[in-house]
Amino acid sequence: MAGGPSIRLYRAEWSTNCERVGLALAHKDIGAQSVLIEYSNRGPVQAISGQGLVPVIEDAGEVVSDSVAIIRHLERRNPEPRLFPVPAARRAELDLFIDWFERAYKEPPNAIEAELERGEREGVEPDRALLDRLGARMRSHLDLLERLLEGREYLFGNFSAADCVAYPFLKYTAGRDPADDELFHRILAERQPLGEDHPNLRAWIGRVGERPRAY
Ligand SMILES: N[C@@H](CCC(=O)N[C@@H](CS)C(=O)NCC(=O)O)C(=O)O
Repeated sequence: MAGGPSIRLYRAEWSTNCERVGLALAHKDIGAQSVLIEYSNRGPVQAISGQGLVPVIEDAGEVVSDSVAIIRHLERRNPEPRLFPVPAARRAELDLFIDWFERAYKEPPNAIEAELERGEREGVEPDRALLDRLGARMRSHLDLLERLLEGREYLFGNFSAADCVAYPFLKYTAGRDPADDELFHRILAERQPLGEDHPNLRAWIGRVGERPRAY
């Protein structure tokens, strides 16, 4: 590519939200210069975006933070190959799924993390009944996703933004690299048991896992 990639991606190791962008960039064959940051030094991300979370991209002078906003930006800038369907109703379905994922799917593991951290901070046992209820909701989400994948290879048929958004969180059903020791990721690995009754989800994890990443 003449002059090298014009997109700079700020990311952190093991970041689920960064992997979303890595999948989207690779699908669109967009080259990106990757800037790996440590959470202990967010200076470069703060300086460029005014906040400390990754991913952030800088694309021809435009700075975009938040993984979903970045994927939408990439779709506007490079529509083909698509990550969002064109027909309005199909696109609305995908938007609804992403909204569900960002709120409903993420809520129980986030709440479990908060409860475990509270126990640690206050030197008390976490509320086991609460953890059990939240764990049951996580398992029910797996069952829902299993049904969504019935008869199709990807969440909405063709590979789409839905797969980019969901996979980095669902891949923990297949285990965790021991070097990836973030509490949130341990929760995802320990509380999303894939069973015999999840063949579609298992196959999808393998399928998306084999797709290219931008870094
Ligand atoms: N809604 C944001 C969330 C970004 C986010 O939470 N990023 C994580 C990495 S996956 C992060 O920067 N964590 C550092 C921290 O929470 O301090 C997105 O989708 O990009």
